[in-house]
Amino acid sequence: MASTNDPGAAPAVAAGTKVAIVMGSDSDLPIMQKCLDTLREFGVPAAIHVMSAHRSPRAVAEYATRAAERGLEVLICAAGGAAHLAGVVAAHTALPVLGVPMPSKYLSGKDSLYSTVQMPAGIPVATFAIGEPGAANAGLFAVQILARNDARLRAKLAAHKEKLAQGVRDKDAALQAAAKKHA
Ligand code: C2R
Repeated sequence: MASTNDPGAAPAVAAGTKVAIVMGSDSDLPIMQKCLDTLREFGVPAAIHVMSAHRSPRAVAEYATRAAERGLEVLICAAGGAAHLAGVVAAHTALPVLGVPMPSKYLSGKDSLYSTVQMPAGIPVATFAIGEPGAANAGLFAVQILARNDARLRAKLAAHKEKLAQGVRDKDAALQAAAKKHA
């Protein structure tokens, strides 16, 4: 039976938006800001919504079911605790679903990790690290998926890797200089 406070109306998707972030609660936003920042760095626009498989199940089912026809290509789901959101989204779409386990108060995010990663065979959720590293990497992975058909994104990814390597070289050079000073 339809619940009156969960009418299941899926929000529209702006033209050209290929990535959506769905969070179980607005309390997940401080962590998922890293994901937004990463996507922004690559110039990839993303829709972002609060929707819960537990608290607004019809809205989640509707959004996931219609995601592909609305032009979305990657869905990133963030949830904490009994984190069923990514799995439920994946149950309703053939689009790639990336799951980001949120840190949780009582079990430090292990509950979120296990409930996101331990999907039954047949419904994959690509699961990332707990918290901010996972949020950033999910954004990056979404960019990598889109880059398969986008040379501009491939060039940006190459520049990103070079920047990482340069950062390591800089740190090593600083370490060698400090060691020389104290020799
Ligand atoms: P509140 O801060 O709103 O109480 O939420 C959210 O992702 C959040 O991390 C606490 C935590 O509950 C999570 N939540 C889920 C789902 N919906 C909300 N795991 C879901 O559908 O899986």
